[in-house]
Amino acid sequence: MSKRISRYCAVSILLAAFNTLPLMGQATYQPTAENLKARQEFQDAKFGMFIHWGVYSVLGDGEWIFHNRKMTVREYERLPRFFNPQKFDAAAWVALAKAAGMKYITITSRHHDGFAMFDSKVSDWNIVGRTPYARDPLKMLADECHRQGIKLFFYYSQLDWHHPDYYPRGKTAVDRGPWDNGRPDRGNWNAYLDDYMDGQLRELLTNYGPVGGIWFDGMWDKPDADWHLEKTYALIHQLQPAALIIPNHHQTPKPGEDVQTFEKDLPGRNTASFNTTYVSDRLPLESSNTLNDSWGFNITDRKYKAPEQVEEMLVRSAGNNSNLLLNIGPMPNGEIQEEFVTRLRAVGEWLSRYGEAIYSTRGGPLPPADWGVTTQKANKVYVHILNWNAPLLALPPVARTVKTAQELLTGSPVQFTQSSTGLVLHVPAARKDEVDRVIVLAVE
Ligand code: FHN
Repeated sequence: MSKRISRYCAVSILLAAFNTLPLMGQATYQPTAENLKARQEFQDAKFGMFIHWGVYSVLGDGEWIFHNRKMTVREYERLPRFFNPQKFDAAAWVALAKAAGMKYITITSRHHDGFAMFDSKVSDWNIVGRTPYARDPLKMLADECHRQGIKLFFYYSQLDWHHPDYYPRGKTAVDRGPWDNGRPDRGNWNAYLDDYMDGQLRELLTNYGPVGGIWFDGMWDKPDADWHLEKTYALIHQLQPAALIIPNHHQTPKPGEDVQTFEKDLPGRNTASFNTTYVSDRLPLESSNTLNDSWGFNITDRKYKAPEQVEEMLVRSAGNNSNLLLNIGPMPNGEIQEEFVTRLRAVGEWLSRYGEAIYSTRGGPLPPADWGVTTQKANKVYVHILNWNAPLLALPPVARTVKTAQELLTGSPVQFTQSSTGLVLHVPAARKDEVDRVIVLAVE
């Protein structure tokens, strides 16, 4: 073997060894004390604002427009030139989230178009490099979140329809008929992951102060690929140990992940037909959904959910021991449309009265059912009656002794009988438009 080759081999072995170090670290991942504390705070928060915002909003037809219209990279690259969100007001966005009773924000730092909505030095395919706006809204949002005391999470798409090194391509290049968007038929997958993606994650976890976590999406495009997950997860935990890794890969949780998230479904249900039915009993849970039917701004989507539907979703999530991450897609000028604002404010008003039975609770002790759910904290159990019209509600046995039962809103006593076969509540009639009749049980 020549000296040059043997030196090359030695360097390769060293590099390989270096690459496996974080891998070993995440395989035996022990969350730090900060991370465990962040998980609890995450569970206490219960309600978050999901924001899908990118240059696609210019076309007002959702975040998949690149793919749906089978655009070429060259065509799509024109979009940033029209993106100039002069009305973006970070303080107003954060204030709206807080008025809605939301305790954290998760925003797309980049979606499947690969376009960074932040100032990235890794590539100029970003808002500062390519738009007339030329500013970093994520920096403004992060500063404002810190100022107003609310955690900010970054959604990050691992799937990329723009970068040439996202190669071999995944399912979305063929799922609705072949889509050749003009990229070369070659690319360096390792460079895409290790240099481009990890480079951007390093920026997000270095330049924006404490970050709540990274919400990954898009692995489902190439479920069998080696995503170098353990290396990426180790990088995140090394840069910010408290940052939670939340992967929307629709699979059972992997080492190094901190939260299990379910898309458009309660944990364990698979009505959307892409979630796993496995539910972790170890990790905090989250369920994401949309306020109308779209993630990104869709100008003709009028399927707005009523505040009452959102409230029921939130209660059922809490009863399933899960958070609700509710999405809005702001407009390309930076404004959040009125239909979202009014609904969010209505939910916030409702939460100002019912929040005690939701925030900082955990699901149970009774299993969720069609009639409703239970939540609990310390020596209280909250019975949320969502779908029950009869005057008596017979529940399964509650392990702890019930001392008193009363209505949450009025404090009026509620009659009950507890025995080894169950708990029977004499439920008060629902008030007009009352979504959730909450009965508070004091237990010991
Ligand atoms: O393709 C995305 C979609 O655009 C959106 O971001 C949702 C949010 O959970 N996730 C993906 C679909 O799984």
